[in-house]
Amino acid sequence: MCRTKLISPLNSVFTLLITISLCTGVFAVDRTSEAGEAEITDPTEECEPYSYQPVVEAKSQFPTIWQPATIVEGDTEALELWNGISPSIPTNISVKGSITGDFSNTTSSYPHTDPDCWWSYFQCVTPKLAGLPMDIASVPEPMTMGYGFDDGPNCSHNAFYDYLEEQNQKATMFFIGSNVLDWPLEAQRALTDGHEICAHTWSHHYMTGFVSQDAFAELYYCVKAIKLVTGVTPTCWRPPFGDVDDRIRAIAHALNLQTIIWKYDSFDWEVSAGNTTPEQVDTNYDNFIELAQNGSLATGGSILLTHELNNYTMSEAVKYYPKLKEAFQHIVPVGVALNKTQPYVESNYSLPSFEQYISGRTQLSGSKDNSSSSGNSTNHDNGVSFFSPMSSLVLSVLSTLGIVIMLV
Ligand SMILES: *[C@@H]1O[C@H](CO)[C@@H](O)[C@H](O)[C@H]1NC(C)=O
Ligand SMILES: *[C@@H]1O[C@H](CO)[C@@H](O)[C@H](O)[C@H]1NC(C)=O
Ligand SMILES: *[C@@H]1O[C@H](CO)[C@@H](O)[C@H](O)[C@H]1NC(C)=O
Ligand SMILES: *[C@@H]1O[C@H](CO)[C@@H](O)[C@H](O)[C@H]1NC(C)=O
Ligand SMILES: *[C@@H]1O[C@H](CO)[C@@H](O)[C@H](O)[C@H]1NC(C)=O
Ligand SMILES: *[C@@H]1O[C@H](CO)[C@@H](O)[C@H](O)[C@H]1NC(C)=O
Ligand SMILES: *[C@@H]1O[C@H](CO)[C@@H](O)[C@H](O)[C@H]1NC(C)=O
Ligand SMILES: *[C@@H]1O[C@H](CO)[C@@H](O)[C@H](O)[C@H]1NC(C)=O
Ligand SMILES: CC(=O)N[C@H]1CO[C@H](CO)[C@@H](O)[C@@H]1O
Repeated sequence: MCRTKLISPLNSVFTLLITISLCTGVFAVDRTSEAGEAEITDPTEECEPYSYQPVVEAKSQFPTIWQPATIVEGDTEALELWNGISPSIPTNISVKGSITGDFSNTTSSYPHTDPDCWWSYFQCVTPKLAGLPMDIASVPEPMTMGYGFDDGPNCSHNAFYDYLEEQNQKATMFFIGSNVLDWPLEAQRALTDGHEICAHTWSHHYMTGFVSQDAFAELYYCVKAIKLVTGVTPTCWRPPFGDVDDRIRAIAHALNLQTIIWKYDSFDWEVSAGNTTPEQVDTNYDNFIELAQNGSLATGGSILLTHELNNYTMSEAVKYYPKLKEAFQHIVPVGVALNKTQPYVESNYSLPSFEQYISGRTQLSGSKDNSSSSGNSTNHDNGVSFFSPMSSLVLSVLSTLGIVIMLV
């Protein structure tokens, strides 16, 4: 779809020429900026790989994309950080199973008393090791849904993010480091749109299967990828498959990452793997909605596990949003439900408090301002930054001819 608008003075022949050239791909879509990338509406086009210079330049400082992380050779910064925190990481909690989730040998010998507060075993969220905060599995505000999506950024997410934008709805996005480096402009869109970004590890494996130094690397490089691409350093993470114990919690805690889990699972992610059916996922969503309707959430809200994984999971989220909106009093990012107004290490970004959010101030400062009365955003998604070098050139040529182009 071409969303180019031409503003006079110009004659109709010229209008036609410019319109044709801009709309027929003579000037290709802008794949160098967040705003340009966000304009693409064809999912196949969105998922065509592109190259982003800051990532190209930094790639050697990261583990191989989608491979289990270890500290990169020669990365003294990471090594020093690890050496600093490793004395505080328990050594009496053993590695469990494998990073691909084969726990067959571990579960048979693991004590029923669950000494390590291993979520995968009994959904434990209250650490047994002293000094660790509780996991966030539900939200304190009644009739409230802590809204979040795992596994992004997905290359084809524009339709989904457009929908959230239309609804003025923000969410917590749990990003995989490997996806962030593959799709940096998509990661930037989350920040621009005012979503909250949390880490979801480097390569999306079972964390309790890693030795401690590698578990550190899984978190460290995910955070580093998000910082490189978006400029912010997250302070929250979600373990893939929920697989966390007190050893992994201690590593996350030392990295200033709050552990966020969930109470209910939509199992939307299992459809593409063929392990469940769309009908079952509908039932899971319906049951979650029923909790809101039958009084189960009257004294405290909840979190449903859902994904920005593929077209199906995002379409399901869109399909269910109106029903969730009707059943719940409030749908807010997890950090908002916790009044966590400073979501990142960088103090120049803030989340609204719960009270602010529900009274209509939904945007994050430092991101796109979409609610007129709240003022003072430092919007970086307008004006000339929209233009790629090519279209800037076109613009300057046209402006010398006394013609103004406005892209909306
Ligand atoms: C591991 O050791 C710590 C002390 O360093 C102790 O508090 C904790 O209970 C031990 N955990 C297990 C599972 O034995
Ligand atoms: C489980 O234990 C058996 C027997 O000790 C061994 O052959 C197998 O490799 C182990 N499997 C895993 C996943 O560790
Ligand atoms: C509310 O609905 C949920 C989901 O169907 C169900 O599991 C739960 O038992 C219900 N609780 C009450 C109090 O009816
Ligand atoms: C993103 O979503 C598209 C569309 O469903 C899918 O083809 C692709 O595999 C997804 N990407 C990843 C990395 O899962
Ligand atoms: C799913 O894919 C269809 C067909 O490509 C597309 O029109 C639609 O916008 C996508 N939906 C989402 C939520 O990504
Ligand atoms: C968030 O702040 C509101 C007041 O603005 C308060 O009622 C609520 O308890 C706070 N929630 C948390 C989790 O701190
Ligand atoms: C926040 O500060 C960082 C530097 O710490 C800067 O790169 C970024 O542009 C600032 N963002 C906003 C929205 O002011
Ligand atoms: C916006 O900033 C101005 C000063 O820069 C300040 O006076 C005003 O209170 C701010 N408004 C909001 C809604 O933060
Ligand atoms: C509350 C609000 O102003 N929401 C608007 C956010 O922006 C989209 C379009 O970009 C509008 O459709 C919403 O109404």
